Amino acid sequence: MVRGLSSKPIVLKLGGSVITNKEKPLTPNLPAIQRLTEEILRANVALIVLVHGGGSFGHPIAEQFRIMEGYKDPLQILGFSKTHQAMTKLNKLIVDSLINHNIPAIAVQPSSCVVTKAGRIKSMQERPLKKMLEMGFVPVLYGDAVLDSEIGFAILSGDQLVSSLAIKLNADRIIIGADVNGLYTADPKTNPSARLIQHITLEELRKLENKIEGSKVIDVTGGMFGKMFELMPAIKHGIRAIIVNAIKPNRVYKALKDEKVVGTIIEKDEIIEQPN
Ligand code: IP8
Repeated sequence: MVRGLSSKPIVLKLGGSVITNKEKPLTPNLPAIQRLTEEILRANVALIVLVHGGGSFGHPIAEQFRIMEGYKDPLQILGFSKTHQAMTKLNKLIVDSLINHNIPAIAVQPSSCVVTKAGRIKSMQERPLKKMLEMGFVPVLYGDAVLDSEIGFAILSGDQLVSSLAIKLNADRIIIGADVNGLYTADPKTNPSARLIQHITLEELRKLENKIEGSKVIDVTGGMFGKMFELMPAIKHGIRAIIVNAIKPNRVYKALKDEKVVGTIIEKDEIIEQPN
């Protein structure tokens, strides 16, 4: 529980494919960053933590140096630095945009406050984050290259970070700003009969996980299932998550205001409508 706070924070993830041009290395999508900043400003929520993905900043360098495989070669050490450096550049663009709109953003480096074990978060220093929220700041974290107690280093995805933060900060809800409308029954890019799943429970998600693992086609819906599974620990804690298309104007705004919006809601249990 965040002491001294009158309400629970929202954890908002901005996907790397939304805030960068994924086709061109180290290329930000500045109009998207500007629009999303304005949506966050307009929504004016009391407590918010931002997490952003790597897009064309972190991923190409991490892949080049195989950072996700852990330490194997001394040449990777400089690769780790370069991956982290690319992420700090992207993070600066986001933080600058927020501050230019008078939002009191603070950059928080996951590599300095998180240690993983075989790629999974083992420890996280959450006290500074709690204090930042209490003081009215907007912490801005990101997927990062982090130190790992077992394999030397690893890549921590923004999605894993979101789930952990939401639990540690007792979040009200998680909003995932993706480049698709939500979770589909099949890949909407290749299958015209794909249907948007508007609401899914943890139980239903688990069944899907088994089905997908069996068929070994993890990316059938454009990688959305992987994101969903990262959110599972937070959802198990009773934290609601919604996936919206952050490329489409106003979807993130509506999700922040808790208004009805196109997307996929994931909840622990089925909502039972109360009769009037
Ligand atoms: O884009 C990974 O974060 P993601 C960031 O949320 C790096 O998966 C450094 C590749």
